[in-house]
Amino acid sequence: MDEEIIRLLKDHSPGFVSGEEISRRLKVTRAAIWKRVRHLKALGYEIKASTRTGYRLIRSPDLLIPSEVRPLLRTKWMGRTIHHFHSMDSTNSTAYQLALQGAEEGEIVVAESQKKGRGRLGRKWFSPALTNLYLSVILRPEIPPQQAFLITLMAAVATAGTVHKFSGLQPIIKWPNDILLRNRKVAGLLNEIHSETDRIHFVILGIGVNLNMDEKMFAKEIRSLATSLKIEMGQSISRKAFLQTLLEELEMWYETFLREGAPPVLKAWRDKAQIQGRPVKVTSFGEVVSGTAIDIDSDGALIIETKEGERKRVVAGDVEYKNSKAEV
Ligand code: BTX
Repeated sequence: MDEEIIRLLKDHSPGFVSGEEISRRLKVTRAAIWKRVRHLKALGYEIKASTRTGYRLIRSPDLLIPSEVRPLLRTKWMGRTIHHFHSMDSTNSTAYQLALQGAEEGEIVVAESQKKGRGRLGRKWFSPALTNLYLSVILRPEIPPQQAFLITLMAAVATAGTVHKFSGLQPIIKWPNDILLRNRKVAGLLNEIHSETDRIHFVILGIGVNLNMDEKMFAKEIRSLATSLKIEMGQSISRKAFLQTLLEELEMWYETFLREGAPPVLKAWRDKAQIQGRPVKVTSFGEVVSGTAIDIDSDGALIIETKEGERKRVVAGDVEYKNSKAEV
């Protein structure tokens, strides 16, 4: 009902819509409408109410609630079902549960804040309220589990593309899936897979993007490693507009991947990562290897060459760029 009320208010904006008209269209009492309007005001909607003329929308909040996001969407299928929460443990955990219960490809979970935002390898993702984007997308690709890593690369390409579209800045992707601006982490991806030996049941694409954080809002220990679009651009951006563009980019890149396979994704990833020839230190399953990054292979694994000339294939882990400031 909230969504319908907002749609009517927006349709009539900047004018009034009478309580009588809303009540007729929604087939509910005027008292029930007044109750919902009070609830919308508590969410941050500025609504002028007058007993004679009805209701007028003055300003909408930059919340990621379905009634704000859905009218902006230009995707065909991604994000058409939105599960929105003001506060929750982790969008990935909830999306995982929803997928187990049969949620469809393209359904998304968004939260205004996370109490237990998760990074990779049990790390934490700092997720304060109402400033950033915390998104999980449910995908059900019909590909072998060995190729699932390409979905991570595809999502990194889409996220970097969105950061570029919004800021005009060129982000760098750090293998496998950090998005950096000025060598600081502006976004991170955590993708989780539910599969059996030869079949993927679903992939949860978890994306956290720092949008309107000020420097002092970051915990001290990550202040020098992290950044936000606001810090880099010197101005706040609309979170719902960012989400809209990100979903478009994700849909476009995912469809490209399903249609054309790995090559276009790998090409875009290489363009945005510029990893070839970088001196790197890789920590993978407790082992530390230093060398020069050669490339990624067709499954997205990182190939490095050690000083001794030995080539190693890394499928998971953390990368530090040596002799550069990009150590996040
Ligand atoms: P990661 O393990 O690569 O990065 C986590 C590390 O990044 C932390 O240990 C810390 O040093 C640093 N860090 C923590 N919070 C932030 C932040 N807000 N900005 C920059 N650096 C930070 C990256 O993991 C994957 C993050 C995915 C987050 C999304 S949010 C939506 C979804 N739900 C969920 O629980 N996780 C994902």
